[in-house]
Amino acid sequence: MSQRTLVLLKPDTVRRGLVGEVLGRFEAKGLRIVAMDQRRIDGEQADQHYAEHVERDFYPPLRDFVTSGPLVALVLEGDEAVEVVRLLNGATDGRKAAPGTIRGDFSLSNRENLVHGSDSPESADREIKLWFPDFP
Ligand code: 3AN
Repeated sequence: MSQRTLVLLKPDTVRRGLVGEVLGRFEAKGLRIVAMDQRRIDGEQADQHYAEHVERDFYPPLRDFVTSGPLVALVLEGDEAVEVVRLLNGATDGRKAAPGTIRGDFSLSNRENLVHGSDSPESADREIKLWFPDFP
């Protein structure tokens, strides 16, 4: 069943020149890019995106990180897109993520882990509305 999911290529991906590499993996898998925008976000938008994490100890440095430079927000569409993107992304901690995944191949960090993918279809709906309010 075709699904949509919200993906972020976080500021480390942009800074390291890995946008093409990471986007290429999603495209090669067969997912379609249906919206895409490079932008900087402020702390308020970070808090809305990470609403479930704002009270956690790890959140303040994560907030500084995601607001530290431009990122690329995109909506990907395809069969079981939510789960497929999370499999391609790999485990949250890049040090433990399996080789062959985006984080496993390019990240050595729990925070600077290159990508975000919605964790459920319900989160995807919420996040797509937050990042692309005019998207149909
Ligand atoms: P994922 O992005 O794999 O769904 P979540 O939703 O559990 O992971 O966490 C959201 C983000 O918070 C992660 N992408 C990561 O950047 C950061 N994060 C999660 N757990 C930690 C942690 N223990 N230490 C530092 N950052 C963390």
